[in-house]
Amino acid sequence: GGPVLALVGATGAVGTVMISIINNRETVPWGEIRLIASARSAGKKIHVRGEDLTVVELTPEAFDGVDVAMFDVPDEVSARWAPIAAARGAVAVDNSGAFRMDDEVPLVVPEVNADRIGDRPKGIIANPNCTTLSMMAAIGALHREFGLRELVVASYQAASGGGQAAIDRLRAEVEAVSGKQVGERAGDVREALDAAGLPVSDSPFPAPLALNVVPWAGSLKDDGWTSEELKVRNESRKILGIPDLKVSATCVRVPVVTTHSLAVHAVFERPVTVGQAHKIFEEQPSVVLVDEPEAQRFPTPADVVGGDPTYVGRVRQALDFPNALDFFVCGDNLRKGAALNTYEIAEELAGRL
Ligand code: 11C
Repeated sequence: GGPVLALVGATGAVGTVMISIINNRETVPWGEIRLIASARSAGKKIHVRGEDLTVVELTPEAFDGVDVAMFDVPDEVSARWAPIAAARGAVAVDNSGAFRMDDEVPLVVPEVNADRIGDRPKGIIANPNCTTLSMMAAIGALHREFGLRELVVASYQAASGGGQAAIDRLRAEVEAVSGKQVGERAGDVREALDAAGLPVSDSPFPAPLALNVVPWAGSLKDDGWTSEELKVRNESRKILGIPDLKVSATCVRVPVVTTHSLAVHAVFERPVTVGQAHKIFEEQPSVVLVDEPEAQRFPTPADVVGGDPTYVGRVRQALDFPNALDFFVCGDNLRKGAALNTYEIAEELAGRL
């Protein structure tokens, strides 16, 4: 008994976190869990809830009998295969960017807009980008109470947003600069990386990431914006159901392995106090408030990585902006930012099948 769950991309950075989430759930509603990956990974065995499951190759037949198929694969793989899974009767829950802005595909964060799950004419539900997701539980809760009008954010994004190769690169760079007197003269970090055989030209990042911050994530779009900055704008509007929400984002990569952070300036229709915001954050089950400025307690990636919630701190009423709050938010980009939110959508679906 129980519906059949498939995980496509079982061996990637997000797929691996997905398996640990499934393994750590107290109970699961699934009668069968099927692991699917490229031909290269097919045949591999992965331990899932007490069983060694063999990864099967991504083929149309792999979706036969599947009720919910979660996709943690690059955009082009999802674009091709999610419709195939849907045509074979599965609901595809896709963590890529391929369908997020499709009007016939809901973009879901369960604690914000679970009501959208049923409205899926293509049999596909999209999971937001990890940067948007890392703040959405907190923003959604405030929006319900005060009516969001404007959002100005700067992100502090972890290397793992770029996948395993990006994690490996950051670790290699940290190793290469370790113990060296660099960071004192323009270009000396690049020289240390060159000397270690790690030229920036080989990196997934356009500048050194160790001992640095890099104001770039994603690809170049019109007028100097990056894809990541436009995703924050477009996806926030769609998830919150505010098509004319004013959004401006600057996305920055920082030398953190996992957990994205955002500095948020949010403007509301109605006046809002720090006390009211604290109460709302405390009442939202998926948000953890860490905000004791006297004790210098606030969330940081190093302190929250691996956790499921969205962590919020540094909540302030913006001094020169009525109806506005400033705060800092951290969320594990591989968990709530990717695998966990996808799995929560799949669980919602299981309850409705
Ligand atoms: C990053 N947010 O941190 C990106 C990765 O649209 O799913 C996820 C890209 C996406 O690099």
